[in-house]
Amino acid sequence: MTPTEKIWHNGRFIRWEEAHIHVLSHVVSYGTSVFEGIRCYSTPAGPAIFRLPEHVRRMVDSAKIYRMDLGFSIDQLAEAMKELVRVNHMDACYIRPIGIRGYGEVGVNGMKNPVDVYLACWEWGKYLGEEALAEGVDVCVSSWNRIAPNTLPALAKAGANYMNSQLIKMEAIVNGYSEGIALDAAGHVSEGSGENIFVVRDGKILTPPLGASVLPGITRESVISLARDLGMTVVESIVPREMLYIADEVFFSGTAAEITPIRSIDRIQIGKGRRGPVAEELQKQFFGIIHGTKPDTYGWLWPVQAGVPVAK
Ligand code: PPE
Repeated sequence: MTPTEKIWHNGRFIRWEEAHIHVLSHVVSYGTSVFEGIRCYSTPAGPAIFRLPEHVRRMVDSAKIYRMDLGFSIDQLAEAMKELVRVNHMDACYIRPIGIRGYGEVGVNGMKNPVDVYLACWEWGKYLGEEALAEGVDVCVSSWNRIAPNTLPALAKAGANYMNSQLIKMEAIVNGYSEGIALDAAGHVSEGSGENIFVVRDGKILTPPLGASVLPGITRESVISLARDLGMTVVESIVPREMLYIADEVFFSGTAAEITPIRSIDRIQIGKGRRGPVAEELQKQFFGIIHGTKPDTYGWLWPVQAGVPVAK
């Protein structure tokens, strides 16, 4: 990671090197954080943040689930993120807002601990490798399940959830795969360690419903909209594990992963063993919009220049 100049902390900019927390901050022992991952893209009209209001809203939702008050409105946080990109003179970058329970009391109850909000950004390339978007990746079904309902809430993007993601990801890497697909507690397909998943068979696109312990992915929602507007059928449906192996196409969606095709699962070739036509068409639409070469008919891009309000 290449550092940028400034990080935003509770309303003011501090130097990157200054963004420290105390080791006894609540988050360190108990994982009390909510966060986001947002991409800012370089477009012919200048840098623009992808679906900024939706990301900020999800962060506020995540905080609400954990009884945390971030202390800033959606508009304030969205404005601050645009300013963050500007003060760091970034063009394309990845933005990481983080809300934590900080330093004060010790013990599980963190409700008296201050909530600190940080916004950072840096340059982040392709998540699953440069070739992944065109060639597809080799993945496995994880021996770890996704977090079960009513244990850690999956709709919240909370730091603690990523202990589960780490188990999935590390196992996959150690066994020679790029990524792992986790099943939910009932044994149905859930999602990757940091991506939602889509399965195509006979022209119909399936993706696990929110009740299958998935993060309500903003790219997932974008893919669903794009696919439906292209006349494709998309169904949010329980996906049995074995459907993965017999699918014509399987692909991941996510801010970091964007739309990444999967070419094999557990060493079983998926479809023709490379990116399929559905993934390719969706990538074409998605990359066209985010790079500003297709009209942004959905209103997904939020220019970082000053004076363009965020109003959703
Ligand atoms: N599921 C999980 C578990 C997840 O972490 C992400 C994003 C998604 C689905 C896709 O959601 P969305 O980005 O809103 O489309 N994972 C972020 C973190 C990756 C990381 O390694 O850190 C991301 O893609 O930015």
